[in-house]
Amino acid sequence: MEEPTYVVSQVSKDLERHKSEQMAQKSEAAQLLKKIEKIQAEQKSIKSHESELTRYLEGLGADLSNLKSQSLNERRAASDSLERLQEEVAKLWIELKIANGSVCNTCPEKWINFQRKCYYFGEGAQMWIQAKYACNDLHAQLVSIHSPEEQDFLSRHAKKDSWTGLQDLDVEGEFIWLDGSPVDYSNWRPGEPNNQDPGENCMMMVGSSGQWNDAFCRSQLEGWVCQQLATC
Ligand code: MMA
Ligand code: CA
Repeated sequence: MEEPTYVVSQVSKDLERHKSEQMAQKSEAAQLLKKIEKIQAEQKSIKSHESELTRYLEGLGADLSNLKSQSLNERRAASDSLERLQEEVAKLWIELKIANGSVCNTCPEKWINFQRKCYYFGEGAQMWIQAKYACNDLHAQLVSIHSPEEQDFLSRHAKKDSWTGLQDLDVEGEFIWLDGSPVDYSNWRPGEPNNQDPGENCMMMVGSSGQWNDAFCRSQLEGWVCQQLATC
């Protein structure tokens, strides 16, 4: 049997130990609680950062898709206008070739090609009306003139005084071309047209220079010039 004093001291020692263990546990628990609180605070701040980041990312995504659709639209518009420009260039190229006479430049025998027309330089005394019918017989018309280049070509080829398609038979002073083309060029000799007595309503090119003079339609001239479109 043990001594009672010994037993008491043993129990008190145990109690002591138990107490100190309890205290240690308490402080550990308190520390743990603090850690948990800290972690919770960190979690909260992470969450708030997260939502900020999410918003930021969403904003970036929207910007990106805006930019994408904008650049897509711009690309489409650019390729549209490129296509239109290419068509325009192709058209102009063809027009230029036609104007040059490098596409449609085929003429019948005895006719001379210049740019897009064929010309026939008729010779033999004719009044204007006869020259007009002579051209019609050749499936052509009395010539119309629309540029210095065309005039220069005609001046070089027409050696005689020659009838042309310009006349003011309908209304005195209002000259029009027989083929209905606009009067967009002229080469009158100074002082012409003067509608000299008994009235001059038909234009002739003067053989030596190619300059224009209104002449009496029933005069007989030695030359007349017909035109028709060249074929392709
Ligand atoms: C001629 C005749 C006219 C012309 C004059 C210019 C004399 O008449 O060709 O049409 O206007 O010459 O002097
Ligand atoms: Ca005249």
